[in-house]
Amino acid sequence: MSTIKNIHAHRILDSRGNPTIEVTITTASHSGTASVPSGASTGIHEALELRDHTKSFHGLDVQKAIHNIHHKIKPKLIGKNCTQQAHIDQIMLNLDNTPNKSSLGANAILAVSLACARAAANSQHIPLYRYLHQLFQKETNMLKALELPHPFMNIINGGKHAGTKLAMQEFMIVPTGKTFHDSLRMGSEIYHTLKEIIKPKYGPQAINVGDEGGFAPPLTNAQQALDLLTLAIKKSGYQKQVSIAIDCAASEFYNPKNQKYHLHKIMSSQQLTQYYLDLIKKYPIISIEDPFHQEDFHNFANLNKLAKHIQIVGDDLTVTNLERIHQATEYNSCSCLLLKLNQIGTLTEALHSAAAAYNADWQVMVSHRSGETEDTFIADLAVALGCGMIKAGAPCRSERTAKYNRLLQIEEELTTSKKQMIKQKN
Ligand code: 2PG
Ligand code: MG
Repeated sequence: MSTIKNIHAHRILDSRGNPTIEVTITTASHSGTASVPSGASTGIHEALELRDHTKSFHGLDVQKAIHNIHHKIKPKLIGKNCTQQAHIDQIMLNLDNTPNKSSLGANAILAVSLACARAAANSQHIPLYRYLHQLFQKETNMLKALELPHPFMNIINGGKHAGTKLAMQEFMIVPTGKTFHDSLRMGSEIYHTLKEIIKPKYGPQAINVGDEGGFAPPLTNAQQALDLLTLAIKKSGYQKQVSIAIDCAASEFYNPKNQKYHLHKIMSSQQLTQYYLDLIKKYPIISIEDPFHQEDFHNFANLNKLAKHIQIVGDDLTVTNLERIHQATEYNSCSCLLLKLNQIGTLTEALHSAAAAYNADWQVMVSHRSGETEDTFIADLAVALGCGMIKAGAPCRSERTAKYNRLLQIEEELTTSKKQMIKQKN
């Protein structure tokens, strides 16, 4: 029933209109489809996204990766059992045999890896989040409770995701409602209140949205963005339930030549550290991602020590890669791992990265990419890992809301099954 009969890959477009890959794996009775996203502020240690570098799609076409799926991966996987995720992923890793998946392409490998998990869940007639929950336990011996995450909603976009002078990339609200439904409602209300604040202040053009659905007003520094968020939260009446998180994506404004950070003014690592500490004092910030550039384990660690009550998130620093995570745990650089499937390229490796973070007493936050597809895999993954946090953009643009809408559905399913269990007990 779970034997792989066919693998079909084809080109689709992501939310930025660039080509990416969608794969369908078919068994005798079922199938599973998945697609892969693409980042803009990608870390240099990420697994390689294979692009054609020909004229087609300005060099971004993925025909080579699709060819690799049909002519290299498929022949090795036909006849294999799709419920043997680790085995399937290992076959692809052996076939690729490079440290960063540059031979087959991490985009090719991941699309197959994720489609395989969906086909397996479908063949067992269980929702994807339940299948991933079991798989995580099987692979890592770790049992987490199924849990709906709090959304980290990026509602002011800067950095590479917007065409403004705002150097820091993401200004997020974190609604912590009693239910996911509540959190989403609060997030959406604040988003629309923010729109009404921005419009008269910066003009109608300022409410155009960036890559992740957040607004991109012509701001120049982080305080302006944080003032806007704080006001929108206050006006909506949610000061008690909603906090703020930022993703600095500092590699993007770090200049290796003078080893300084080029924000609204040029800062050394020490000055930047103090700047963060001041921001934390002034605003309800609970989480800072990539505060320093991607090789700077030391300054991450220093901030992690100085701002103990704040979550320090590793993204470009750790790239969902076990080796980098171990390095970061040695230095004590972070307290949370940003988990991005396409940074590492197989589901099995991503599960082990999550386990390594948990073992180091870190938190885990499942994340989208700035170039997304309609695929909602990460919503199920966040629930399965019981990590309590998902970063999936603003509550706007279908590739973002698809994830949130899937979480609404999962919450309803879990509530119904809980009610049924209670009924049966009584
Ligand atoms: C990030 C991500 C997602 P990108 O830096 O965390 O928000 O951006 O996908 O462009 O790397
Ligand atoms: Mg980031």
